[in-house]
Amino acid sequence: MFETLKQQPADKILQLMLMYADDPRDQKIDLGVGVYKNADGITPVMRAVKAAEKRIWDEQTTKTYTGLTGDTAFTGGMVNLLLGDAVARDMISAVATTGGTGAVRLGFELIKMMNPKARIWVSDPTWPNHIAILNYLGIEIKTYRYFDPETRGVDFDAMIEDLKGAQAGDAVLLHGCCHNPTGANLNLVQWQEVADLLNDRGLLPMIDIAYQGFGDGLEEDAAGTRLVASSVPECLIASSCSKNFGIYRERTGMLMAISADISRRALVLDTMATLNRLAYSFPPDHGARIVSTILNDDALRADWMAELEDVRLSMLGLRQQLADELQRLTGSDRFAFLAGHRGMFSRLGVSPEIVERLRTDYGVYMVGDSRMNIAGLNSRTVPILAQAIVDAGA
Ligand code: PLP
Ligand code: TYF
Repeated sequence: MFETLKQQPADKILQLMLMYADDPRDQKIDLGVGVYKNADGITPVMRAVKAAEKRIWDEQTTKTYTGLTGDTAFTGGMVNLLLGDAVARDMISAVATTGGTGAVRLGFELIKMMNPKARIWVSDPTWPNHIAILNYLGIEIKTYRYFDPETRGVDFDAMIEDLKGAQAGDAVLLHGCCHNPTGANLNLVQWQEVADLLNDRGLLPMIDIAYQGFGDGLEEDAAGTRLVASSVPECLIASSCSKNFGIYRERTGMLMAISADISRRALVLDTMATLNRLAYSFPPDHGARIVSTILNDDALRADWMAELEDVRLSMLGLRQQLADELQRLTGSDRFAFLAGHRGMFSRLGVSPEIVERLRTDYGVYMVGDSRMNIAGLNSRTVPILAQAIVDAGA
């Protein structure tokens, strides 16, 4: 039967990772996959994560199964981190998932289960896995314009105009912060306008938040999510701990649902637990336990927040340095948007030909749509990249 299989389209981001590994040049610069790297090019294990793992090793007495929803110390801690006091807890159902990707997949499956005819509106562009998973699940995809190629900011009027085409029963996928792949984000006035539109049209928001703490700060990055969650009757939130806890390979994430009334909460939770069971039974625990150990301990939490803040500020510093360097080289503010973007990514907004030239002639690896992972830089490589961008004709 295996002869019936067809080659599946590759993930371009992961493909780029392999191409970079194969490149023998010493001067190569990896701005591909969205993984944080420090100035030495290393993705470190965070101090609080190491300490939490040590504590778990010391104190854990069993590795028997958890529940289908995961550990409530994890989901409760994550709900607090994401929502603060924005939403009453008795409206919330939350389950641990295999990474943020698992949360996204579960959220889409839940939407399909509730309304097989639901269309899901995604930003153009969005994270390619959103499209791939929706296609795989046979869910109709609609796109809303998002990125303005001129300003490299959000084309908010176009976004709203397109979302006005959504029908009651559709869902709208929003990036909570640090938009992947563009780096362009909504401000709070715009978030409110989106929330009003969702309410007016009876649309279900699903917020994917994978970079809380990487943009303007832990609280600031959750502000849009909190605003929507407290403005609409029902909402789904998929979150990831991969980046902000640096535990990528532990596969730690959560799907949260906010119900319109308390009586629905248990059924929603039970359904999400069942979807976990149908996919893999119990969600992974080790990463979730690291996160709950950190979030529920004052000292570990403070240390984690301090290190995360250093990570955030280092990326902001690199953005500013790159914008300044390009300003100096070009004598124009054409690249000032780089300092205004937030998160790991910026879409440079150049042609695929220039992206290819940057790779073949200068050893600079960015995704084909000209998405750069800012964390792939350091203060030494920023001027090299800036010169390459100019020389490649951007
Ligand atoms: N959603 C977005 C927008 C992402 O960029 C990512 C990748 O990091 C994820 C979800 C999920 O990541 P993971 O499955 O590694 O937690
Ligand atoms: O967009 C990125 O680079 C990250 C990491 O299939 C990632 O979100 C990339 C591809 C993928 C899973 C994660």
